[in-house]
Amino acid sequence: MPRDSVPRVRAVASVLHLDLDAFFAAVEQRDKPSLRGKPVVVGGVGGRGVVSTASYEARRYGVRSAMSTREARARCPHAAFLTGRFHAYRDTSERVMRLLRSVSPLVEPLSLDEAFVDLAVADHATYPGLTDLSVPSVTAFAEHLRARVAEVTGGLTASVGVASSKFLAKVASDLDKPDGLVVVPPGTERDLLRPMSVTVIPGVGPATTERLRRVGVHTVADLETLSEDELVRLLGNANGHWLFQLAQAQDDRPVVAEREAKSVSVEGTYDHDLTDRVLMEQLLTRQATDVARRLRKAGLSGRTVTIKVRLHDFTTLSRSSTLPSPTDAPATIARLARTLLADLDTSGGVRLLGVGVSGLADWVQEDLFGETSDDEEELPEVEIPHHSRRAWTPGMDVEHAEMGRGWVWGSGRGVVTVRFETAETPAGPVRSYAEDDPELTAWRPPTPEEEQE
Ligand code: DCP
Ligand code: MG
Repeated sequence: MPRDSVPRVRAVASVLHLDLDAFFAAVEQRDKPSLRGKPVVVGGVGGRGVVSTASYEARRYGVRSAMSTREARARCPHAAFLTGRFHAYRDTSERVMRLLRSVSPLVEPLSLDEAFVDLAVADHATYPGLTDLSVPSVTAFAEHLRARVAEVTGGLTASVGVASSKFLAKVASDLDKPDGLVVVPPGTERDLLRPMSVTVIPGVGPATTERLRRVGVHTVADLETLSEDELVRLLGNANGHWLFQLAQAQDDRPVVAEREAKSVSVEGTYDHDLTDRVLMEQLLTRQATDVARRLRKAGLSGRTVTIKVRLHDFTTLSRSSTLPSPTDAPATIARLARTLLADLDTSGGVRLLGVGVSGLADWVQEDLFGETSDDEEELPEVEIPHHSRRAWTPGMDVEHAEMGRGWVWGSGRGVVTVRFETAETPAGPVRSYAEDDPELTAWRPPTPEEEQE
């Protein structure tokens, strides 16, 4: 069937994309009333830590995701620097995803705080407004949904985009962030894209951007002046076709309901056979860092690290190794991947390298959170975690026998300082204790069984 002759767009704005604002930081501000309206940075707080996210108050000082925490401290020294509390992020994420699934059976989560929803198959019994997918009706629905998100999350804001494709819906949700809603009326997709940088197109990274820049293409409008053949010559078959379609807002990818993620992996194919072992190790290290980042973003960790190697003659080998406990640490994944490579004969050259992590658990070694991901060469060697010593990390939940629940404000020199407040209380008092004070314990949310008691 001559698929390319059929316009690849829906006639109505039926794809909704929702993305929570400053997700981890917003959860921290919800649960720590004294931090509301203040700069908050969540990430690794150690010497090699990187920023996972920053509240919009901290972004005003130039703090960004993936920046070193060192740099973030220099830009915004008065921010609260907190390590992550994944149980809280996962719980909040589940509430949002449950809400979205009550709207439509077709919900496709992209990460903990982001999902597509197909409004074309929405539950009309619950949402009669959605029988009509006109712009006013999807706009009213999206505002209602944003209000519901705030209700189920205890006050978090979400930015929403609604359009005729996944591509445009995702572009739209980003246009008026934070706390924004943009509906793209069908027929106006191309006008919206034209002034935007080519980097708005998914898959257009630094290398593609540079190739396009060299032929004078900066915006989507510039891209439209190239023929499909020219783009294919410039960027190869797959990329060329993809870019040609998306530059014209041609995207009919379906919203696919969540499938259980069995593994997270990253691989690369190379134009020339690789023979340099040091380079291969560097590539594996970089891929391991990417895998770790994706695991973290999804709030997952895994026990089995696998490498995939395709040799010059296209035989494909894989080797794996299983850890005693799940990890999401880039250094651990990278070290195992390099060890696995050491056992393979790659002297004939390598076409493809990949790293994956499977045996996933939906929890993370929080004490390993936030090692730096830049400067792969210097990733520290990390011991495989068997059992970790209790440490008072900034931001963690604690409970005191008399004072009740609070969070660690800071610790050092044998002293731990706690602020006693929760989402349900006003900003609370600060007290300091000896690090080994028996009255002070780490707090964990009750498991469902405990709750039933
Ligand atoms: N995240 C991370 N490391 C990154 C990027 C993100 O750990 N390099 C985590 C922290 C974020 C969450 O994933 O809170 C969601 O990622 P987003 O890209 O949606 O970022 P935010 O929700 O924090 O901010 P925005 O308001 O821009 O969506
Ligand atoms: Mg977000």
